[in-house]
Amino acid sequence: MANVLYDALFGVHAGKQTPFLILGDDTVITHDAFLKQAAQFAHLITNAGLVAGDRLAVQIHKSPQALALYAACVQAGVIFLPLNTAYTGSEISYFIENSGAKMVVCDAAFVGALTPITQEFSVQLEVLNSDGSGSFADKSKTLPLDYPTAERGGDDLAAFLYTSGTTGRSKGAMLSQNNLLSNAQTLVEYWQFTKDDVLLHALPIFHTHGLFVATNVCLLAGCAARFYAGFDRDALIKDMPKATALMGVPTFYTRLLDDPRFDHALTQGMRLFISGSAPLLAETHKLFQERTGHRILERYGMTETNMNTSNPYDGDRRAGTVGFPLPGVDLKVCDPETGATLPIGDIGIIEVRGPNVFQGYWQMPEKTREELRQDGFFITGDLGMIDPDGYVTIVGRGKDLIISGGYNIYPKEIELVLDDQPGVLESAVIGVAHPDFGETVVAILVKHSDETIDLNQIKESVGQGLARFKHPRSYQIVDALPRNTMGKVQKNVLRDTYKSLFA
Ligand code: MCA
Ligand code: AMP
Repeated sequence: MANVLYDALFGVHAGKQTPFLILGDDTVITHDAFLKQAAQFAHLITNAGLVAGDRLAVQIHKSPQALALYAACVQAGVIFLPLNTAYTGSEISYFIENSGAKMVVCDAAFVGALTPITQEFSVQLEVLNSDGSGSFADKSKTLPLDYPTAERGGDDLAAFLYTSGTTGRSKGAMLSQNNLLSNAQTLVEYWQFTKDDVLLHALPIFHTHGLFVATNVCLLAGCAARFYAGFDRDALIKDMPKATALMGVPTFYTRLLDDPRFDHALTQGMRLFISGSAPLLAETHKLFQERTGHRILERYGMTETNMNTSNPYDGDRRAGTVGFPLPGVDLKVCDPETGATLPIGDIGIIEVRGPNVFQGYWQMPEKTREELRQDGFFITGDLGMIDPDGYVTIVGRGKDLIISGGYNIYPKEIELVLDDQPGVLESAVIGVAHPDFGETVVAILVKHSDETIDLNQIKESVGQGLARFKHPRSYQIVDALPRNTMGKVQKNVLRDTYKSLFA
């Protein structure tokens, strides 16, 4: 047996002096140099006592080393668990305890917040900074440059990605080697990536989009990625003439369109702009075509499923739709109550099945059973329809979820914090339209009749407990929340009331 994911993504590039990562100052990291660093990291992980199947959690800023740590985990058979760098200590604590991670690698900036947690759960803590410094990097420097790759089959787990839930409790989505590999293979072919491509890689690498879609596609195609620490409009505009493709969330595209330098001439060497993680407004699609002559290719995915659908590479990329089910993916629209498949044109819950669909939630068999059917169909919670031409459109969400700048935010998690605050009787958190982030968070608070609400103190508590991107951008204090006859809060009424808050 071999290591199917390592061999296909990384092993094939052993010894190659071809460019893999190109940094902002045009420094090139070859496949060979990257793999040597990954091998040293794999030795370090193994020397620290981690064996295949153990979990290694990382909270590090985006850098070539951060990506090499992903490769090292795949090579050592260790399950990679990347965490958003915006998470606070209290958010991280849950992931470390729940996953049973044996080692945490973090940026020096997070050591203060993470030390009490790693001590409490007796987990090793190492530092890896984006400039290449830190205890993890130091200890790896003298280790061998090649590593005896751990044998792993397609069903073995490669990564855990935590995804929040409507109950406010995060679940670790278990992704197998084959989940990741099969999806990358499909995407390379569908989007026609070759070794001659140069991808502008400005997404974070702690989520599916930047880590698996963007990175694995590049590795499999053997092409280079221009690698940015984050979205940097000036850098993207400067480098666009040297690139062929961009993957982004809709905010990338609205921000680029806001810049007059982003025009037809600048994009003529580009062959593909891909958007996903959040709905792309038809208006953005249209403006983009008018400005550049390119039609953005929109696709749809989830942490649990990788990519499910895509607009065609050749053929009509229809604004407002997410295209067709990818090859190998079965997709149906079902009645939310009965689960029965609905006819073409009807709106229901999207369910998907295929080699891309995850293995279940870590140590949550009941949650897994609720969302993953016996016959392999995963209930996405997205409301959609299929039109007579086969295009899938997402029309809304059956789940209470806000997507801000491509980050998922579950209102329940914020409501739990708000409901605990002095003076707050109850709360409702909603998403409203936002010109930059697509949607943003608004909190509606109901005051205890005989108490006062101190908004500054509430903001402080929210700041301590929750990542910055989850913070409400507006607080509204009301006498009562609108409810239906069953007593359920009518969030649609609230969304309508506050829809123009950021217009
Ligand atoms: C940053 N901030 C945010 C967000 N990002 N607030 C709400 N939503 C956000 N997404 C905060 C910052 O902390 C800062 O707070 C303030 O907003 C302004 O930040 P700014 O500098 O404008 O932000 P940025 O650093 O430029 O980041 C915006 C971004 C970034 C480029 C849109 O959020 C991003 O890269 N998003 C991509 C997320 C992603 O990869 N999602 C894929 C998930 P302050 O000013 O107070 O300090 S995977 C997925 O969904 C599935 C599988 C799929 O289909 O892909
Ligand atoms: P996550 O849980 O972070 O993987 O986010 C997955 C969710 O993002 C999906 O369930 C959808 O609600 C949403 N999503 C992803 N891509 C698109 C898209 N192109 N259009 C609309 N929603 C999308």
